[in-house]
Amino acid sequence: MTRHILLPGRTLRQKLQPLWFVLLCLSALPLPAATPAPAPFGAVPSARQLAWQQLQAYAFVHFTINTFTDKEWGYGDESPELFNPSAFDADQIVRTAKEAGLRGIVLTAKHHDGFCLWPSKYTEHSIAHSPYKGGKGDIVREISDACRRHGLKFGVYLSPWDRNRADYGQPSYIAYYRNQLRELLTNYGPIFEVWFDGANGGDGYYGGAREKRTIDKTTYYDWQNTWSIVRELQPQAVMFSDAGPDARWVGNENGVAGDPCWATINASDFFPGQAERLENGDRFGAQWLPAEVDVSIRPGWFYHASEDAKVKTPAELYSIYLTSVGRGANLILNLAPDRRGIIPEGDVASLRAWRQALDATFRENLVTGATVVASNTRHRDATFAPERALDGDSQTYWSADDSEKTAELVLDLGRDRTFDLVRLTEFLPLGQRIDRVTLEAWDASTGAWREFATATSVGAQRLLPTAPTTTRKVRLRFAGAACPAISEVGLYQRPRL
Ligand code: FUL
Repeated sequence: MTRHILLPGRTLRQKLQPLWFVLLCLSALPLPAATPAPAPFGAVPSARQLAWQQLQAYAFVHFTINTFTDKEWGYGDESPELFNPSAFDADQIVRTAKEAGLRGIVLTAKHHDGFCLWPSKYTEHSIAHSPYKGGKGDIVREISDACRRHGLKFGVYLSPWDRNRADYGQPSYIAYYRNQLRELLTNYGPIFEVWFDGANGGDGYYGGAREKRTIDKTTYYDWQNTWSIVRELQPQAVMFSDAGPDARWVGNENGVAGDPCWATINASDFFPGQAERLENGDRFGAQWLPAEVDVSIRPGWFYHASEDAKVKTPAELYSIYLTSVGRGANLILNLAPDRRGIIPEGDVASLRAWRQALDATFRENLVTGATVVASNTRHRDATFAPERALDGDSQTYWSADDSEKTAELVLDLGRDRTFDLVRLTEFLPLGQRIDRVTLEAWDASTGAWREFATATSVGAQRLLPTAPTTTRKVRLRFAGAACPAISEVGLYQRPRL
């Protein structure tokens, strides 16, 4: 049977003409104004801080002469001859970090004893005078190249305290320190983080003086001018120290950020030693200065055979992840190459099992396919619809009208689901807006909401371990200093460890 598509009378083109005309008129009209995004609240991250925060977890690598003397803090009088790894393998170290899900490596280019892992032209106290590769070796080069090969970021630790230098405490040492910083920041490709530690025990070799030297921490290093070298040579690098300027110490080395852990702090009235303040930050602080949690996979930062049985277990590492990355901080997890110059087998095994547990946790987000209703959607605009908090896209977010500083989401999971971990993230470019979130599960037997968790700071990410909770519907009630901007909500089940 033949179908007649051309009807008698007007041609198809003639029929469509009025429609084209209408479309043409409409396109000439001004577009409806797009709903403005909420104004940022308080201090907000810089572009370099935002990029850094997305890394979430990376490795520290402590490796130097201490590895061969079984010390944590070398005195500064150690002979470079002692540095002699028998089977150094940068790829093994970087691969181990990568397979653990760590996204970069910060290497101790120089620790407090002053020995340099690269052939610095400003000192004899370096790898150039060690037996390693006949004095032609450069561990900074090998690790940074391996990082690039494996797609990891690379950063450096250059200890300001130098127990080897005769002029430590004099202005000339600051020039020396800055020269070394310039070497590291110009010869080894992009640097994502520069780690300025604050330790100083006073005594040391100091070119043979063997004495105690006290410096004025507030003036001696003239940090402003050292920081400007980093900005000049590596504008994307984040600088870490006790109090910034880009990332702050979390105040302890146990792997635990405070609860709350605000990314903001008032740097102007902060002084080193305020551990609790570093752990918590300051709500409404004037500076965006997020916390970095530094912790070692072993009791010490350097390798000691006596600690082989004390490597943190996968369960301990998992718990650290929850109390660091899960509180909006970044995690820098220290790995310690042994005297061969590789990460020991036991540490590798622990890291592997840890990674498997994290992968198993986040493999299935139970909100996938859920329907979600918000108490308010900003200007009723789909750009800010509650579904944006479930779309797995960190660049989109649910938001409400400016007046709605308290607002809620109700998720319907379609059927009863069991979870014991909640994940929340705020859209960071708009600052830390949430002061408190209350989570409730629908109890079908009583026909009422039952509170099962609460939290204060959310920020880059909040992971809330909860008791196993079975429900079809979850309500999240947010209260903040400004309308919410929630980019992700997730419900997960933790594996048994
Ligand atoms: C501290 C140092 O004293 C430790 O040896 C270690 O390097 C740690 C990460 O920072 O300031």
